Amino acid sequence: MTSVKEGDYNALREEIKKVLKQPGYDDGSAGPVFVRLAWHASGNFSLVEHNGGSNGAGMRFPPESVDPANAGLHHAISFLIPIQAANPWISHADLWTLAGTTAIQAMGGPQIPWEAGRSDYDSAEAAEEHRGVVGDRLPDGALGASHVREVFTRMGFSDREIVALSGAHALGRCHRDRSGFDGPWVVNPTRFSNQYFKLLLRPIWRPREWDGPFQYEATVAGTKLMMLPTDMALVEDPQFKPWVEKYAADQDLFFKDFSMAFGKLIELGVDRDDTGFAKLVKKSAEEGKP
Ligand code: ZEM
Repeated sequence: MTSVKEGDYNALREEIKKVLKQPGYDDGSAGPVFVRLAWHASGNFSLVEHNGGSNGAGMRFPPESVDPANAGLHHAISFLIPIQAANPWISHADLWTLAGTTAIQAMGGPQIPWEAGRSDYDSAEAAEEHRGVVGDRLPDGALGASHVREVFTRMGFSDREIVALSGAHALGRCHRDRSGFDGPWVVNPTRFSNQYFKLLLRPIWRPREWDGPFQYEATVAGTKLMMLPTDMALVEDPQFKPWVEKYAADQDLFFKDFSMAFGKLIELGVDRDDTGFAKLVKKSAEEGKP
């Protein structure tokens, strides 16, 4: 791994791109699991209690490192360790979120606003941050629309933003040994697109008959695809569905909304000198307060 000049985040993006290709791992790319790492690092934020979020990189320590919701994310963390070791000036928390945004763009998605400034907790701080309050904040794929709305409202997201963010399921797959669910959502799971929304609207989904958790399946172009109950909730719920339709019809709109929503997601819980995007994100989060 190359050491780049301190503060040169564009050079660091190039280092991240070099580790995206992972022959023998999943679909040959670390991209999807980087996106999930950035999401799970951020998605335990609570607007009301004002804790959790992408600051700290607490997933390196218990309790987050052993939370079943984060199963498999050690792969993403390991792929990034050589970059952090060669460039110790960047925090893990900054690197994880930068890897998520870099991966999305490298897989054909939009550019996403990203700012440095996250610091890393030590193990005691990580334990303290999570004491009693941060557990169980990530969504459970087995549940329905009201659960999805409750979880994302806690982070400060609107229905529109919830649907936009869900479009990330165009990437990657479910793994039996991680979540219990199985399979990819789209035919090409290393290409960022609005395919997920197009597929959700097609009347092809049937409950999968198997010994695993309840999920939907369909075969498209010879490939077995899946949807979680929470994915189907987006077309079952009358407030979510219009956004699924809009994003299925207009990929540019999806990219624009996804970029803003993901940019906001990775800002959650980041306290810093309030400038630029960070300030805007906080303002919009305050306005969306439940
Ligand atoms: Zn996911 N997600 N997610 N998600 N997710 C999985 C995989 C991936 C939910 C969920 O339960 C699951 C968002 C929202 C929600 C990604 C990104 C984002 C898996 C499979 C499950 C079960 C894990 C496994 O077995 O490896 C639920 C219930 C969600 C909301 C209701 C949001 C928001 C995301 C980003 C913006 C990605 C990229 C993956 C694929 C990971 C991989 O390793 O391939």
